Amino acid sequence: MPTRRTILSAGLIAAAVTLAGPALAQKTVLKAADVHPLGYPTVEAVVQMGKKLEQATNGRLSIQMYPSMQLGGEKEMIEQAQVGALQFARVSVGPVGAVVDNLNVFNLPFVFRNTAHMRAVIDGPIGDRLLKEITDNPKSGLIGLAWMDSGARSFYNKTRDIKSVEDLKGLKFRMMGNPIFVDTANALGANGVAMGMDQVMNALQTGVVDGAENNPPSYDSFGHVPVAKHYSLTEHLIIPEILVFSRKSFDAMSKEDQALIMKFGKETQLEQRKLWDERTKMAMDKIKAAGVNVITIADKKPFQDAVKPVWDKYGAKYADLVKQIQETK
Ligand code: BDP
Repeated sequence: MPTRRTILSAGLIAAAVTLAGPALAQKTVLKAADVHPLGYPTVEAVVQMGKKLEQATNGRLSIQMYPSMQLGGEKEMIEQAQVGALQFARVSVGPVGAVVDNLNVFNLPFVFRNTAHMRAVIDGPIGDRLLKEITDNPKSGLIGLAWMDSGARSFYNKTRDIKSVEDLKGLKFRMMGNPIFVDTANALGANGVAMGMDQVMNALQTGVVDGAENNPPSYDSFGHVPVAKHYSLTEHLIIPEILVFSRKSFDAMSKEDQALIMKFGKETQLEQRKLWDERTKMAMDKIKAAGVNVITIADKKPFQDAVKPVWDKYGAKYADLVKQIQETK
């Protein structure tokens, strides 16, 4: 259902086009949104893509970035892209699993051996196939452009160091809005609470949750470090990011412009990766400098064993893809 915000955004884009006047009528400003602030690797990669688009079209096509959740959480961003009020949505695969079910394979806990394995998968045939599934699914309302890196997600909380599965018991963690994640937290003995990122800071501050889970750049950049100072590298979820484009807007473009969007979109995949590696290192240094005790989990096996019920519940559906992922070197 389009939200009030979606309808308002649709109005805004119509206004932007009309204001350009007849002389500049073909000038199109494409809207992009991200939950992260300017400078964050995912945001920067799309801003850079905008510069390439402007150059290639002599300014006829450009991108206006709406960072920092200005257009709401990721669920809202996806809805806006589906109705054509937003063109680019850079979101986690987490919420996209609700739109194209096969993407949920990336949302299974410990599905990847490590982040290098995840990269090999998104860069290879499985990555291509799943992007195409988004594009080819008439109900998705989206075009799959590229994957991006998001490292590995680990738990942080306000209460105690997590060194073993038992330490998670009874703590409430915010998880992204997808039942797989809530089930994952619960299987680990914690209590998973689903909400969009736009609500997490408040939930942490008011004690609605004791913690959340994320990669180092996000833990730092969302400002959660001073609020929740226990960070344990459980790396239970390695979920790529995805850049999608509005199918409605895409269909209204010329074949040439569509090809440019596809080409430059795909190029963001490796451009973002470079920025990601730099940012992860920087974030880790900042997290440690802030006095956080960063705990390395040497043996993840007990965590992997504990999430077996999640695999029992969801795994069979994606067995074929899981097998191919496991076989990817
Ligand atoms: C970050 C992702 C972002 C998600 C966020 C979350 O980059 O897309 O919205 O996690 O936890 O790592 O909601």
